[in-house]
This record gives sequence, structure tokens and C-alpha cells, in this order.
Amino acid sequence: MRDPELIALIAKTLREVEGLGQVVILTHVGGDPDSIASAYVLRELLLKKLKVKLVDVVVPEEPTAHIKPILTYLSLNVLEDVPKDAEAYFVVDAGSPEQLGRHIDILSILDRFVIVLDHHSGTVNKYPKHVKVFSNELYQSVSEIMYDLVEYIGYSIGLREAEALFIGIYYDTARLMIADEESTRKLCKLISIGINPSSILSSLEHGLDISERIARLKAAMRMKVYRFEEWVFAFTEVSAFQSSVARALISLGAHIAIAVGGREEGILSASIRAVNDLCEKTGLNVGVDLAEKVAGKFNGYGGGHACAAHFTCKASIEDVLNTVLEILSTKLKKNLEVVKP
Ligand SMILES: [Mn+2]
Repeated sequence: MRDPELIALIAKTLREVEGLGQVVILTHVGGDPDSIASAYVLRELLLKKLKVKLVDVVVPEEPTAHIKPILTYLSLNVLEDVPKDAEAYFVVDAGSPEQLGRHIDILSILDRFVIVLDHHSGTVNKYPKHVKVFSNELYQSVSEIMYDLVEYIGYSIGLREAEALFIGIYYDTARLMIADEESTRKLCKLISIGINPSSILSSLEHGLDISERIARLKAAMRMKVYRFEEWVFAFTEVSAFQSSVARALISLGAHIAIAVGGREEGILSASIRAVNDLCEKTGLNVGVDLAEKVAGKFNGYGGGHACAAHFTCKASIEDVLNTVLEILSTKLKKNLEVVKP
């Protein structure tokens, strides 16, 4: 257990929602495997162990294409709108209020429980004071927090819940690429319950659809490449699929990649990915050093982890690029060189 104190505090808070009539769990905008998995297990825990009568899961602004197969696999129905008369609201895996999209208004409910379970950098300071925030960035996923929590409470999970936690931990560790000993140990325990990783993953991983392929390839054509001596940075523009594109640029060979694009008039959305090697050797935390800084400078919001982050801001693509180059030059302490096509 990474943080027994945090887990004990969450368990204590859960006792206050025991037996309630209606509880709502929200993920961050679009959801991702970790947020869906933790929402699923939290829902089961609330219904089965804590005897809550009704628990709805809300994915703000509609589930992304990637998580639809997971929802189907778990037979989890999600709502787009938040039921307004629930007695408690949980938020899972949202490192800042803005990640709730238009449902940010649930944070202004003062007379009911609003409880956040998270594992991003600096989450505690980003929510209003009346919200109970339980977060520790030592956890590699919220699914892992749920793992410790069910163990602490003494709720024995079934096969589907074990599969959900497996999915959450697996994807939030970038398919085990950044998994540490603790996450790996938990995955092994989940497997020993009787789940079959290859059959779960093969039913979730089906190929890219055509629009995502085209987005990735067009983004690669428009890519700008820079070197900070031994580190290679790729930057590109794409109107959708930013995280998929950033990941693709990493597999093309970049150490750090940013895909930026317009979501609506004047607002840019960006995904950042970096290889573990760079984060470890240089101490760069793309969530804190890039996403938060760029968003802070240009009237937006952002955050994430050492090697993966996201931000939204109001700026031109050139302004974002120049700011990122400045930050990287300072942080990496290397000379910048433009790589010509
Ligand atoms: Mn997560």
C-alpha cells in the first residue's frame, strides 16, 4: 500500500455516504481507461458494500472512441448529464476542476458531499476548499488507489472488477512502460485472481479508425523537429486526436512530442508525451514544467504527470511553440537546433 493514511481517510469518508439513496460519479472530460475503471469499481463498492441505492456514472462531454469498448466490456452505462438531486458526488481522475468541462458547476454545490479521488500533481490546491480532495501523485493510477481501498475496506472484488483495475493500471502506466514495482505487483495479484490479460486486451484493442490514421499521418507531415543536443523534440498541429498523435510521434523517435490543435475558436488543446528516459535523466516533469506553465501564461489550464500531460489555452500556435522552446532550453540546459526536413 503506497499511502495507508490516504486510504484510511478515504475509507472514513466513505462511511459517511453509506446507505445513501443516490450518488453520482464523474470522470474527467471524455474519460479514459483509468477513470472508467475506477468509476466502475467505486460504483460496485458503493452499491454492494456500502448499500447505496443508486449510483450513476457521468462522462462529461461524451466518452471518447477509445473508451467505448471498455464501457461495453464492463457493461457500464454512462450518462452525459449530471443528476442534480444526488446526495453525494464523486470525481475520479480529474486533476483540476476544468477537466469536468461544463459540469464544473457541481463544485459549487455546498450542501452535499463532493469528493475527489485523484493522482495528478498538485490536485489538492486546485479545488475549492469545501471539496474533499484525496490525491497522491505517488499513485500511478486512481485504479491503484481503488485497489488499496477495496483491500483496506475488506471488500473482495469479483472477476469483472479485477479486470477493470487491471485495465486502469495497465493503460495509466503507458502499457506497463512506466510501471514501477508496486503497480506491477498489483497487476500480478489481479492476474492471480483469475483474469486473462491477453483476452481482455485483445477485446479492447482494435485498430485505429480511418480518421485517426489520417490525423496521425497529416500531423506527421506538418511536424517540426528540434534538437536539444541528444534530445529530440517534435511539435505538430492537428485539430483532433492530439494524444494519439503525440504518442505516434514518440514511436517515430521523438523523446518529447507535443500535438496542438484548435478545439474551438481561439482555444487550443494540446497533448504532451515524453519518454521515461528523458524525464528521469533531466528531471523534466511535463505536467508541471510545460502543461501548467504554458496554460498559466495563456489563460488556460493544464496538468498531468512526469511523462504525459495535457493543456488547454488561449494563444496562437506560434506563441505556444515559442514558450515551449524557451522552457525546454532552460530546463534541459542544452543548445537548441532546428532539424531541417
Ligand atoms: Mn489516471
